[in-house]
Amino acid sequence: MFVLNAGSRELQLVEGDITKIAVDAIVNAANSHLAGGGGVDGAIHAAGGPEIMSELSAIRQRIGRCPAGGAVATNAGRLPAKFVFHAVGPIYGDGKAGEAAQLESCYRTCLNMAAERKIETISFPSISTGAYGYPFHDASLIALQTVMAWLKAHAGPVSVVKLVQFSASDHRVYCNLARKIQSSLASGASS
Ligand code: AR6
Repeated sequence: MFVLNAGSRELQLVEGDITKIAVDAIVNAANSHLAGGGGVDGAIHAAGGPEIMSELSAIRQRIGRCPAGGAVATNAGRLPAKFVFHAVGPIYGDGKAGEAAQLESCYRTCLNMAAERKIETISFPSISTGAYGYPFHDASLIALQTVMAWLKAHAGPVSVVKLVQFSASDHRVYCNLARKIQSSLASGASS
């Protein structure tokens, strides 16, 4: 695990299966139909059980689609969490169709949802970097920078944010970027 400190709060980089890590809220990488799918979405529904999909079906009837950049909350079924926040990441095209802003919005929206619910711990997968094709390095940088900026700007209950990578090589990418952010924070602090 690698830790970046934001005051008394922590951004943790963790390698593993997000469905096995206990937190207050687990973020899912969902689709705009909130219909379930493969990847981390499939793993979350498989581990959490059918309660999550029945709540999503009710939400779908109420709101229709959830746009990219947005998220909706459900219970967490059998997962080791209180909530699942189903975030809809952008489908990556050429990078010029607002994908970066939508990806940033996923992280910010879920962090705001955590704060509204007075949640202390939240975990994120690397949204949009599987089926949705977002270049991994770019998406990782957005995740790290957006979470760090949010933690610095918001005092309150959210004290641990875990960014979870599913493979050792993905974890290394995050750790290398985090080290660069850490040294730029250190040189900023001393100047
Ligand atoms: N724990 C942590 N990370 C995981 C896990 C896991 N159990 N499983 C996969 N990942 P993806 P997307 C990583 O494709 O790109 C679905 O069908 C994976 O290695 O799950 O946002 C939805 O329904 C990758 O880095 O999500 C949508 O239709 C990251 O999670 C669509 O895929 C995201 O990969 C969303 O695509």
